[in-house]
Amino acid sequence: IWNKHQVKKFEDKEGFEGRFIGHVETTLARSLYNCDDLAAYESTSLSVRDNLIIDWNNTQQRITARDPKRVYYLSLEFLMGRALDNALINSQAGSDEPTSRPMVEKSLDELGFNLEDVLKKEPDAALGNGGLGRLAACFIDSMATQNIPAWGYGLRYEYGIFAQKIIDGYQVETPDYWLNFGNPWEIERNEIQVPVTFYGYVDRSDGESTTLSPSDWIGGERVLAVAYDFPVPGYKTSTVNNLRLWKAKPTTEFDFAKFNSGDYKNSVDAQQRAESITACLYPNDNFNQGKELRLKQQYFWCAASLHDIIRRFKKTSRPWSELPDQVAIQLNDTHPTLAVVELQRVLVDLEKLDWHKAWSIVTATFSYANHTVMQEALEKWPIGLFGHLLPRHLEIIYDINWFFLQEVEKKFPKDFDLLSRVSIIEECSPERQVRMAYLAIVGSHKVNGVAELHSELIKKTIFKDFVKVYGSQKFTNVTNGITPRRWLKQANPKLAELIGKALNDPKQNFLLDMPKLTELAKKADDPEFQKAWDLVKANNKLQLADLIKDTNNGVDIIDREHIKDTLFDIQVKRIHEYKRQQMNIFGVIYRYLAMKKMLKEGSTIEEVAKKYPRKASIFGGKSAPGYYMAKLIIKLINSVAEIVNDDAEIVDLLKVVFIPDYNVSKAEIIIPASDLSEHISTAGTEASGTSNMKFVMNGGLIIGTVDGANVEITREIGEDNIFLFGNLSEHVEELRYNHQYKKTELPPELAQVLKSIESGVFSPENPNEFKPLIDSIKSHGDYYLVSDDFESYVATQELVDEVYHTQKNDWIKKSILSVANIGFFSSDRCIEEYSETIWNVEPVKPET
Ligand code: 26M
Repeated sequence: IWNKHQVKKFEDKEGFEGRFIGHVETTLARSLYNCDDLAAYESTSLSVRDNLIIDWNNTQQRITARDPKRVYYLSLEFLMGRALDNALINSQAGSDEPTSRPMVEKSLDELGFNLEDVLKKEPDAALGNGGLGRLAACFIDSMATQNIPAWGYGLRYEYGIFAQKIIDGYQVETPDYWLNFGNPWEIERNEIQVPVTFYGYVDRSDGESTTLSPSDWIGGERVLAVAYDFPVPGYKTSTVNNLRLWKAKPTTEFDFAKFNSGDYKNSVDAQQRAESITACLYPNDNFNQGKELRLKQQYFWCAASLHDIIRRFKKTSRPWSELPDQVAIQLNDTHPTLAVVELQRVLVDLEKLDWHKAWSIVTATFSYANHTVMQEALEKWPIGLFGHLLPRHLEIIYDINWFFLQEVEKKFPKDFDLLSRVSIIEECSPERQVRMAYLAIVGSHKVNGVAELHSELIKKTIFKDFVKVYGSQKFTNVTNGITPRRWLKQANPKLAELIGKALNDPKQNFLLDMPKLTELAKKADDPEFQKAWDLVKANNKLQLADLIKDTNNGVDIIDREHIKDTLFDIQVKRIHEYKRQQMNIFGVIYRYLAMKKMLKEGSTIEEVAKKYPRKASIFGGKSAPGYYMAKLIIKLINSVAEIVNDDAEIVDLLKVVFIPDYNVSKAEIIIPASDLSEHISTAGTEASGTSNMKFVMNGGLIIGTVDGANVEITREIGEDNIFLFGNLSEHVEELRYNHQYKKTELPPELAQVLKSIESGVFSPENPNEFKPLIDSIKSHGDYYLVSDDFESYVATQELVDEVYHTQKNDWIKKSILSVANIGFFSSDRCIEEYSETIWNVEPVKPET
């Protein structure tokens, strides 16, 4: 009977329409007469999801049958953005179509809907802060595309990263309740509930057990982890992988006892405590706050995920020693490091393995990726807080540390300094702390950085002593990448089409093999091709002008008549002092003052335009809610925008825009519209950056420092095609020293800018408003070296203007050559590197 009723995928227009109407009428209980765009979005999603689930089932069955080694990607953040357009592009319904998207578009049109409008109804799944979360999203796309048996594990936050409003120039955070209308992409697995324990104590009343032998942890609080699954479709393959996110819910037994005894208040409290675990994403990017609830989130997620992984492993009845042959667990930064300790606990306490046998299994299973060298971002937990929440885990950490330090002592006898430097426990006042990065290193067989410069830097700075202890083979590099499906095809369909034509690849197979783009170089000088290339860019700029208009109460800021000769200069990323949005806006102020000065000294507007041609300086990004300086930078940008945009004297030569609520779906509009983007972090601070790759893949040029992946981008696309400036990372230490101990002069360009800010040009009602920004440079040591890089920044910007406005063909040529050589930065290449050098896993291809 089962076979007779096999559920089939829809494969053509008829099939889709049947599904669509079925979902409207039965799942949503509506009719075509009251089906609005939102309902059309839901029905389309449910229909496409049906297909994905069939492929998902087949993928999972295939993997169970072949039983290969699997990858588990543990990330506290998955910044997925929207799912529908991506699913339409990736899934292959409609046999002869390159994708099912055109077919669905046509169907919807006939049903009276516009696909673009329908797509916009989907809220972003914004379960991440920035780079690290989006990297996880790109990686699971590439793993599915390459048929790697891989699952992602994370948390199903009810509230993603806050929505940003700008009120009177200030950032205001509002909650992002993304599940308001339900979520057609998630499959609630109520049958998969994992109990997770917190608090309590370790029972040694038997008088025999030591911390190294099986121990009894008597937990104090128990919650349940419920699984929610999200299908992850690969491109041009029927592989559909899984992203499993956990939601916390209260156990029933627990409440019921209290409830029955009349203790209503406490029973409700416990309920709310449980639900609060997965309520919110912490909105910090590169900053560790050390809050108990955050540690609770981490353990909840690690315990549930490991339990799930182990359950699956146990079904194969293999001996524990084979776990590392079957399972690779990747730690996305230190956030999941508790999984290392939890696996050791399961093996020793529950499975009764010998400590050392267990530990060699653990370290062969895990690998750790580092994403930052900044001290304030490194996770450390006070042992008081830690031991209260996870008493048994703290014991295990002490024992891990004990054996590790013995090993160190054996290699470097009597080097007590070294021992204290590498200890997983930091001795510091007022309290000792667990250093999570050190625990992750000791618990893994490989540690990687995310760009060459960064991977070298961690070996020389924060992890130097560990290179001494383990040798350098344990430390490696995997340069980040991005998925070209979302960041080229989905964000910039017209460019993908043009490239497909140029490569004689109308079905766009290059999206699976990005190094093929090198063939584009042949067209770089072709005037016809240049014209087509430029037209795509101009159209993308018009679309961004629409978005800017929408977010500016319907008032146009960008002059559409001059779209082609207005240089769109964009910096969109989290607001952070190290990323130096302040330097960018200072540069804008410098330009504005220079233009005003020319006019004052009698130049005509034409003469001004010659020196300072049309430019739109566009910003976007969120500040962590508690990050005062970052919020002040946002306010400064908005204050400058207000003055500059309203200044009739400079006509429309300079515009400043802050786009509120930068997120993945806005990035898909913003990035394809850039002529120039800014990646100008203080050298040595940005681990990689990934938007730099996205901008170049969309034909934008870069102004940037010699930092993160900018270095390798330069190597790939050629130094003629990127505008680099500024001091190198090897000089940062000395420059900082000079600021602290020697008298350093401000460069005149910067002095002038700071003076105008101080005089209240941009805050007439409160001239002191931006004083902290100025003081950080003038009085507090200019930690991010704005004053050291400002002159070369301004000079490089002038070079940019010259090339863009007087050698436009050369500019377009640079743009084409850049895209031709950006193939290396496909996340497909990253996943291959991880698979071969760290995970030791192979693809499981579907039968065709
Ligand atoms: C830590 C503690 C408590 C709460 C939150 C955090 C936390 C959250 C996110 C810390 C760091 C977080 O993300 C850091 C991040 O996004 N790093 C970026 O990773 C990218 C991918 O590798 C790199 O390209 C960027 O250079 C790097 O800044």
